[in-house]
Amino acid sequence: MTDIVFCAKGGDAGVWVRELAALMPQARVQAFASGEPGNDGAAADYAVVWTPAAELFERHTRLKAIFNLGAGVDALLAMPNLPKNVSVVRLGDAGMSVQMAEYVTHAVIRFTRELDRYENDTRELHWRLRKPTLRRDFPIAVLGLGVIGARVAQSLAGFEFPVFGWSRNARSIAGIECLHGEGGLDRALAQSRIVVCILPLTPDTDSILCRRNLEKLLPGGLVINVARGAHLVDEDLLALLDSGHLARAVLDVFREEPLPAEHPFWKHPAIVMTPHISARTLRAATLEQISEKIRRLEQGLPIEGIVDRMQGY
Ligand code: OXD
Repeated sequence: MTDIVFCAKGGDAGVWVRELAALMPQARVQAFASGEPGNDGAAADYAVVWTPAAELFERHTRLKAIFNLGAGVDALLAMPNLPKNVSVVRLGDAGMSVQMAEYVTHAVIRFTRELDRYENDTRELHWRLRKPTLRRDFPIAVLGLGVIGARVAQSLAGFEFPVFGWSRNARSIAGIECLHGEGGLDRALAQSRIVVCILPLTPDTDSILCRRNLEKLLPGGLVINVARGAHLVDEDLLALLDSGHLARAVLDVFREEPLPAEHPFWKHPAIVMTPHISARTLRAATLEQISEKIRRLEQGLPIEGIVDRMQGY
C-alpha cells in the first residue's frame, strides 16, 4: 500500500485528505499530526506539503517524493532539514496560469485605461472624457517565462501591448520578443513602462525589483509583483513612487505575510494590494495532478515538475 502524508499550513487538511484519498483508493492518505509519533502512518512514501512543519521530515524518513502545493518552492528549499536526496515536485499550472493572466491583465488594463481615475470621477459626479491612451505607450517587461509567465505574456500580447519577455535562459514564445541574461534584462526594462515579476525566488532574483533596475523603466511606470515579496526592495519602490518615476504598484506578495499593520504600503495612495491571491491553488485540479504523478512514479514512469535544486525551481 502507498502511504501519503499531507502537511500544509492553513486551510482544512481534512478536506484535502478526503479528496486525495477518494482519488487514490489504493493508498492510505493521512494528515500529519504533530507530537505523537506514528499516528499519521509514519514513514510515508510521499508527502504533500505547503510550508510544512520541520518535524515532518524527522518523522518521515523514507519519502520517495515531496509534492509542493504551489508553483514556488523557495520556502520549502530553504528548510534546513529538507531531505537532500528526495525529489521535490512543484505544482505545474493546475489552473494557476489562467488566474495569473487574468490578474495581471486586469491590473495592466486598469492602469492603461485610467480606470482608477474614471472611478474617482464617478465618485465626484464628474462626466469627464480623458484623452485616449495608446498601447504602444505601455510596453511591458514580463520577468519569468515559465508556464505561468508565458501565459501572462501571451495574454498581454493578445491585447496588443508590446511585450518583452525575460528569463535567465533563452526562451522562445510566439508573438513575444524574448530576451535573456543580464544584458537582456537591461534591454527589456529600458524599453518598458510596465514590469511584471513572475520569477521564481532564487539568490539571483532576490531583490531584482530594486532601485537600479526600476529606474531603467520609462517614466510614469507600473510595477506588478505576483511572485514573491523578496523580489522587491520595499524602500526603493516607495522612493520611486514618491519621486514620480513610478506611477503605481500592484502587489500581491510581500516580504512578510500578512503584511504588518505598520508597513507604509498600507497607506500609500499609489499602491494597490491583494493578500497573495493572484493565483490560488485549486484543490480539485491540484489533487488530480498530484495523484496522477504518484501513480506514474509507482509505475516507474517519469513525471514533470521535478525541481532542479541547483537552479532553485
Ligand atoms: C505558489 C504560490 O507558489 O501560491 O504557487 O505562491
